[in-house]
Amino acid sequence: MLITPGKLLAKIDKPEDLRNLDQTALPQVCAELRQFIVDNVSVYGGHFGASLGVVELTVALHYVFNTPDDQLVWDVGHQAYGHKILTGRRDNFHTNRFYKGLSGFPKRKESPYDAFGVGHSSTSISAALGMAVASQLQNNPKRHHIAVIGDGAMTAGLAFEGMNHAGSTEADLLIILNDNCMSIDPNVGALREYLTDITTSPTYNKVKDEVWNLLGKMSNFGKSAQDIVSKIETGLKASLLKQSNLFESLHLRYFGPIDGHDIDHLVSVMNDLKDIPGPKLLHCLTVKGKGYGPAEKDQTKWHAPGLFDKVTGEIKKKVYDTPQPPKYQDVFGHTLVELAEVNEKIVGVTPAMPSGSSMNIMMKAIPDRAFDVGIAEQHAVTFSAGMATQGQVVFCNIYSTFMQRAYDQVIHDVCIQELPVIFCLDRAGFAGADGPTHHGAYDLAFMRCVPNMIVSSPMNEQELRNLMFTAQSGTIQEGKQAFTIRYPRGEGVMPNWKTPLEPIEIGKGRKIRDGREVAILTIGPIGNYAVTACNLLENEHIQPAHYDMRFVKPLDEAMLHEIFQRYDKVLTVEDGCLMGGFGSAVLEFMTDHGYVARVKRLGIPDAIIEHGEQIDLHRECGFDPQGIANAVRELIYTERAVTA
Ligand SMILES: Cc1ncc(C[n+]2csc(CCOP(=O)(O)OP(=O)(O)O)c2C)c(N)n1
Repeated sequence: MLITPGKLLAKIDKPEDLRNLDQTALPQVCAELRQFIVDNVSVYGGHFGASLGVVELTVALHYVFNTPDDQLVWDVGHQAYGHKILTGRRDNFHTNRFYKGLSGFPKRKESPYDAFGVGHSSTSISAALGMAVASQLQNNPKRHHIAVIGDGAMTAGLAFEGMNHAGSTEADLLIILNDNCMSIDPNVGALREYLTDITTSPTYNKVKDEVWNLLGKMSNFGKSAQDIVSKIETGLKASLLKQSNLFESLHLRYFGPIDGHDIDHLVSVMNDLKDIPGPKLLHCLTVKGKGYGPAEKDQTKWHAPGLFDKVTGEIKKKVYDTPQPPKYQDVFGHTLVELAEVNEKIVGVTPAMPSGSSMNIMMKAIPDRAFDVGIAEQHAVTFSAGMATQGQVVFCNIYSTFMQRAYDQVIHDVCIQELPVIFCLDRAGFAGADGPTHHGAYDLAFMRCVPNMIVSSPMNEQELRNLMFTAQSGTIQEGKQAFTIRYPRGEGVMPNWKTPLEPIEIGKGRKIRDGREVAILTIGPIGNYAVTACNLLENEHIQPAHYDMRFVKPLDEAMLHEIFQRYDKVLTVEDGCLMGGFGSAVLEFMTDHGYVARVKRLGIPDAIIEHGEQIDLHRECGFDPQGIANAVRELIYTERAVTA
């Protein structure tokens, strides 16, 4: 379905075309841009509310600044649809997030206007500062550098590290704080309270208005007048706010808060700020989902709603005749409450993903024992470690990809101190349409090499429940080892998933089927593909054995001895990186014990795999059911050819 842009938008192939318009045309551009986003996302899916909320900011930024020479860095990048549409990708926008199509996030390879690749939050200030300092070193004082960061992303330590550094430089850096009071779920923490205070303080706002009026009047009078204004402004702010402005105290000049939907005001303020040297922050107030009623009302649901009817606002859900398997995240959420109702020591921790991880189920059921700590993965892990020192049984749920942020905390704060924190890594394996920034490709490799760490992955909902049950049990909690349970995005395989809870012996796999010639060893839900592959091969009278290993660490050594004694052809399958992952662990076992076998490993190669449906990516990497069947055939027929 072709989406037709409005009249003005149709003529904007690059920001220069926008800059050639009269400022009076900008409200119309904003309206058309907003409509184009609604039209596209309703039909093709993607992130939604965040882009609607920054339509005016986006238009103003490209109107005022000389992009792409001026460097514009979006934080997270899920709000950059308007930016993509204005920067040469309008006619291709229907491919957004599709296999081989546009990326859902800014990406350097995709466009010169995407100054920095993103997906994970809170990198924009550091990146833009790096660019600003490089411009100084390269004697390019005219270039501007802008970081657009949300109030949610601002809660991460990395954002503060960036500001702390920026405040000690003279770099030309403009930080735009896009404050909509939301993360994916409502934003949390003291910073949010602070931003609300600053926004509503009558004294502060009076001073601010006076300063802005003065600045507006004086900015026509050239550089020295502006210097005077800036001194007055700093003096006023400092005395009236008693140095209490957080950003000012980090030596960032603070401006705002202003209405982030008033395009004329945004343009004039940004024009003024262009002439103010050094690091500065403009606080803009916006509404997530602005301009689309249902999205303004339920901002969490409309963060990424899926396909919807744009007229009625009804979100389209597939309807099935039979009961469907639940999402793994929901099995996690419900099982956690079930366990926590019995074991009072259990607590839950999530860094800003209550709905994404289904921790919100526990936050609702047992609010005082479930914590959303903001976008702060490092803190989430160390906070969990702290609680574990006091005997709490902590389920710390972090998306596999975001756990990369907290690796030092896993080693230094948890494993070295022998603390039995339970890490539930959601979205392990390919994340799908979110792409390489979000793929959970590395966790098996980076978790298994840390001492005092158990690493497991369930093949289905029942195993997830049983692993969670096992991890919180007294024996494990006294065992001084952390416990990783990784599972993928999306649905499992068991419509009747509420099975009785049973312990699983640590390091014990299970044989799914006996076979001949080849043994397939799998870890986690990808094992279900192996089941399908075995069924396909059955028609060709090929009967591989299949083992669901369940643990990558410790490996089921008894089972591996049995396998290497019986089979000289072994296939390992994992939805994680091949280097250092599950297959590597099996190879290590093989050489350590002197076995000789032909081992083929399927998994994610040493390459950046782009976005697409999970099944497309599995196919690309050769571990969809057909790929697994092919690998078995290859093992068998190569061997037969050699021996013939
Ligand atoms: C390191 C990291 N943790 C978690 C996420 C998941 N995430 C994506 S957007 C988002 C909320 C961002 O909130 P904010 O910066 O305020 O932007 P808004 O969506 O409100 O515009 C979160 C938590 C992420 N992208 N990166």
